[in-house]
Amino acid sequence: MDPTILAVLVVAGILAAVIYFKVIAKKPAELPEGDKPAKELPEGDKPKKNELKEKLENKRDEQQKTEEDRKKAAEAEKQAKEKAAKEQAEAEERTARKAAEEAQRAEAEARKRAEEEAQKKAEEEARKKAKEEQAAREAKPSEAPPASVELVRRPPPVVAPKAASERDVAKVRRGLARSTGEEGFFGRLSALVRRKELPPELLDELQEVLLTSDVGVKTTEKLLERIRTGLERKELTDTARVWDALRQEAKKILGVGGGGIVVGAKPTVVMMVGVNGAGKTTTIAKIGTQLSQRKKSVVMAAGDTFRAAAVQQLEAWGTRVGCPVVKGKDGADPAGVVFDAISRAKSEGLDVVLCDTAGRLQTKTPLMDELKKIARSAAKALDGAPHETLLVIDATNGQNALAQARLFNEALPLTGIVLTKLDGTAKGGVILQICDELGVPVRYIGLGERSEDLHEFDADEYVEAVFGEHGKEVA
Ligand SMILES: Nc1nc2c(ncn2[C@@H]2O[C@H](COP(=O)(O)OP(=O)(O)OP(=O)(O)O)[C@@H](O)[C@H]2O)c(=O)[nH]1
Ligand SMILES: [Mg+2]
Repeated sequence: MDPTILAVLVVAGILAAVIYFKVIAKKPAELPEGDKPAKELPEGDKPKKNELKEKLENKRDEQQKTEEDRKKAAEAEKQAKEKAAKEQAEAEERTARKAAEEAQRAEAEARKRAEEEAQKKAEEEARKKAKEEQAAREAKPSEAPPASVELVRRPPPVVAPKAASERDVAKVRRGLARSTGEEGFFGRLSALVRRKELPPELLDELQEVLLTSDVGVKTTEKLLERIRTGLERKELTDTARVWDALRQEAKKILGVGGGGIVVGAKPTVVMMVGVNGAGKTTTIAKIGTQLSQRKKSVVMAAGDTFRAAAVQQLEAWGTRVGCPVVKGKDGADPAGVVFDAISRAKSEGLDVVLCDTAGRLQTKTPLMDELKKIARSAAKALDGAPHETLLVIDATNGQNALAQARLFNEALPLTGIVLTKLDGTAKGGVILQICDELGVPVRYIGLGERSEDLHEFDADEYVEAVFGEHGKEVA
């Protein structure tokens, strides 16, 4: 054989052997430690294997635990985030709500302020208008009344005193609680004479109480003089005697008349006059209620035509009492309204016409002339009318009450006085002064705002109410 071919064959054989060992007969690749199949260990190596297994399990547990912890932490973080977001949302909502509430409050306050200002403005305008109206009324002299109609000054109607059973002493006493209380006029009088021994200066003390309770200087002096002369010197220390003397003198002074309106003529026309706010309209409503209860038919004349509210006030009362109200246009002549009301009463056969008039100061001549004109108009509508002209006086006006009474009495033939708001004064002595100095009888007393709080005046009932209880204590 050719040596070259031999050499080639040898090399090829070597190459084939190398390839066999390197590629075909290659040992399996070294596996990573973890993937290596567990070698069967010799018996002595077994505990070592268990230890390893345990370690592996521990490690796996650890890994599992770490994973769980991680998950838990992630969950907790998620929850915390959600909570924080919720809290923030809530806080934002709260802030928004608060802001809305504040805005609402501010709006309400602004509205209230605006309303108050508007009301203030309206009141100022009303006051201004009233002043202008008053000035206009004062400037405009009332038309001269027709010469043919004269205002007749008649004596007040004589009213029989109430029978004892009809008297409502307890009611009157309750209404006069302020005057009969410790600080009141009659309470103080009673305290003076209730002492065991009356001091020599008793009359001075009595004088002080009388003067500070609106009895007035003249009437006080008259009262004390009568007591001084009526009682023996030694009787002045006798409480019962002094109390009795006071009681008798009061009865004498108050006994100039009394009782409610006398429904005689058909219709009987009653005119209510007085200063602003004395209680004219309320008294008309109260008398109207009482007459309706006695089945008398009544019509009211809204003679206060200067205030729209006055007409509405009377209309409201008319509805409540259930009697018609005759009114004129705004600013109408009150004399005309009264004339119309009387004409209506005549044509419908009604029993009583109650005429309201605007409040006026007794010192304003044109306004007092206007009252005379109303009275004349009534006389023109019905012969003899007005049958009653009642002056309404607020008892809380004190000394001014007498001044009012005097001037109204000079301007008009008054037939009586309605003394209102006696429940609102602790003084109450003005009633003695009015009866004593004016000689005009008190016909009604007002002891409250309800219709049943208007009492037909009865001197005996009144004296019993204020002196009776104390008299019994002393006796
Ligand atoms: N406590 C008490 N209040 C009374 C009495 N009489 C009237 N009043 C109150 O006095 C206020 C005035 O009463 P009015 O009847 O409006 O008086 P007026 O005289 O008509 O007033 P003008 O029309 O403004 O002149 C009202 O609030 C009445 O309720 C009374 O006897 N006792
Ligand atoms: Mg009125």
